Amino acid sequence: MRPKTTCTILTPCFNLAILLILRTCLSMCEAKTLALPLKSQVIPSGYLPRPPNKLRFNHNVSLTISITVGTPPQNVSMVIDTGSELSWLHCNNTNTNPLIPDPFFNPNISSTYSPISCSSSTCTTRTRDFPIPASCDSNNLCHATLSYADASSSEGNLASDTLGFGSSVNPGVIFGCMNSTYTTNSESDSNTTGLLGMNLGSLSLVSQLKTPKFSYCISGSDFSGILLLGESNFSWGGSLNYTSLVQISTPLPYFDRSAYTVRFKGIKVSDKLLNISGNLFVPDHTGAGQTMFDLGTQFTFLLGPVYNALREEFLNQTNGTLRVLDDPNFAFQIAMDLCYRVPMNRSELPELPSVSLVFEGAEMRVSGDQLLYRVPGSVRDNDSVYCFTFGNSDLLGVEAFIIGHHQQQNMWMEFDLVQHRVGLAHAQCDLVGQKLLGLG
Ligand SMILES: *[C@@H]1O[C@H](CO)[C@@H](O)[C@H](O)[C@H]1NC(C)=O
Ligand SMILES: *[C@@H]1O[C@H](CO)[C@@H](O)[C@H](O)[C@H]1NC(C)=O
Ligand SMILES: *[C@@H]1O[C@H](CO)[C@@H](O)[C@H](O)[C@H]1NC(C)=O
Ligand SMILES: *[C@@H]1O[C@H](CO)[C@@H](O)[C@H](O)[C@H]1NC(C)=O
Ligand SMILES: *[C@@H]1O[C@H](CO)[C@@H](O)[C@H](O)[C@H]1NC(C)=O
Ligand SMILES: *[C@@H]1O[C@H](CO)[C@@H](O)[C@H](O)[C@H]1NC(C)=O
Ligand SMILES: *[C@@H]1O[C@H](CO)[C@@H](O)[C@H](O)[C@H]1NC(C)=O
Ligand SMILES: *[C@@H]1O[C@H](CO)[C@@H](O)[C@H](O)[C@H]1NC(C)=O
Ligand SMILES: *[C@@H]1O[C@H](CO)[C@@H](O)[C@H](O)[C@H]1NC(C)=O
Ligand SMILES: *[C@@H]1O[C@H](CO)[C@@H](O)[C@H](O)[C@H]1NC(C)=O
Ligand SMILES: *[C@@H]1O[C@H](CO)[C@@H](O)[C@H](O)[C@H]1NC(C)=O
Ligand SMILES: CC(=O)N[C@H]1CO[C@H](CO)[C@@H](O)[C@@H]1O
Repeated sequence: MRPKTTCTILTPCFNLAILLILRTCLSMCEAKTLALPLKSQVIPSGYLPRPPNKLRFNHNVSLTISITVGTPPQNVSMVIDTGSELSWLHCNNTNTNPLIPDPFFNPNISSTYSPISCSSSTCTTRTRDFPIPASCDSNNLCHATLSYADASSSEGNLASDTLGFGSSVNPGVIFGCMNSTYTTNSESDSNTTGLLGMNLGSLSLVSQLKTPKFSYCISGSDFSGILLLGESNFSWGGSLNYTSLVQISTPLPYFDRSAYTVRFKGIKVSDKLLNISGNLFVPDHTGAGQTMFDLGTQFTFLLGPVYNALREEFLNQTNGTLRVLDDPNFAFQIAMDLCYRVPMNRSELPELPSVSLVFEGAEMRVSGDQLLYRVPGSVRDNDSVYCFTFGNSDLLGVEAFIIGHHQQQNMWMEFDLVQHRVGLAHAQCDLVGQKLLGLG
């Protein structure tokens, strides 16, 4: 464990023993909660390796924040992922010349970069939940492996370095410095260099920084947004409804215990509560059927029986307003098989019934254009193809309900890690973002 002697914004010094210092720090830290702009970026699927996991699926559009790594600071943009644990960077260990511009993190020119040895407790005990366990490389450094969707892998070392978020400087943050095989091309040129793991696992960013709470709000118009790290006591115009995080003590094969898992109770289309048996929302004895919020997934996926009930009712309530794409072989991103034809000369979509996901204590209402996604490049005669933004988990082979970031647009989402709960409220995120970022 790294001794913490300084009080940073992200770590309100819960591990300092002296109450007086604690009080001083808390009031100071509260006042300086960090507000960071979120951007959305299309990231090629081959760019991001993910830990192999039966619950995960790859996606295109990701939310990113800009941070700095190392000393002197190197600018990088990182994908935010509340569904995974280990943060990692694309590193280029072969670039020894600081004057050669390189899109990847160059550990060679950071004076605070420190690889983790494989005999350290970080390597031996804190990597236990990794799908591929960490091992020792020939230099006795802690070696980690991540996989891509196509089963190729990325190798690297666990290391620590200073991460800067806005004005907050955080020394000694542990991440994977991955050997990059990805070659950037001009078409997908971006500064995205890695991923910030934000789930509940012990090596995740929020666990390492002991962040008591984080919140975000994703705009529904341009997918930009805001991420707040720390206590949020901003007046954004409403109160939150809370739903408790589900924690289980025994490991189960299909249950991700580090995920933000909540109790899913039902679905409404317009105001009609679908007749779905409650036990379809409860994980079974293998852990299959958990419900999680995941910023690392774009759309929302529901287990087959629940998806089919929603699909049928949405079809029914859009009968007469939308023309179904009559093509049984067509499914968008494998799992989204409810698609429509919309004339290209139509300036806007017809009025759609809303879909509400009902959790214990809170609801998430998805409405309007968020319900349909225009499939890029797919045209039938003079019609564009639009697909329903809920998909069937069974078609992906995942055993969970996953609430992706598309459905979380225009929601204020608060993750309270002290009280183990998630707070939700509908919000105008573009206005909230402007206001909070304007405040600095
Ligand atoms: C995702 O990316 C692939 C290629 O990288 C592209 O063909 C596909 O249209 C993209 N999907 C979306 C939803 O943007
Ligand atoms: C990093 O970004 C900041 C702010 O955008 C800029 O002032 C600085 O010059 C950048 N540093 C490098 C090394 O690009
Ligand atoms: C790493 O840096 C070297 C030297 O600048 C460069 O030749 C090489 O292409 C870089 N590797 C990657 C994967 O970008
Ligand atoms: C990175 O890849 C190079 C060449 O493939 C290899 O020599 C090196 O050992 C790798 N480093 C790590 C940390 O895996
Ligand atoms: C990359 O970073 C530089 C400097 O911070 C910035 O000017 C540029 O717009 C960024 N590029 C992308 C694609 O975000
Ligand atoms: C939060 O802010 C409101 C007004 O902005 C203030 O009245 C309240 O005391 C604050 N709460 C805390 C815990 O700081
Ligand atoms: C709900 O479904 C069950 C079993 O499918 C059925 O017995 C019951 O009558 C249905 N209730 C309503 C109100 O439709
Ligand atoms: C749509 O309405 C037509 C006529 O009212 C009916 O024949 C058809 O079965 C309906 N389809 C669905 C999916 O409800
Ligand atoms: C659509 O809903 C109406 C009213 O609930 C019902 O009468 C009709 O049978 C449904 N149609 C289909 C195709 O499910
Ligand atoms: C769109 O085009 C169709 C013929 O292709 C025409 O019948 C319809 O009136 C047009 N609608 C609008 C809003 O222009
Ligand atoms: C929060 O709870 C109130 C009262 O039960 C309800 O009216 C409101 O719709 C809920 N909002 C959300 C986002 O769950
Ligand atoms: C670990 C490593 O490759 N270090 C190199 C960093 O770059 C300097 C020259 O700029 C080399 O001397 C180091 O060996």
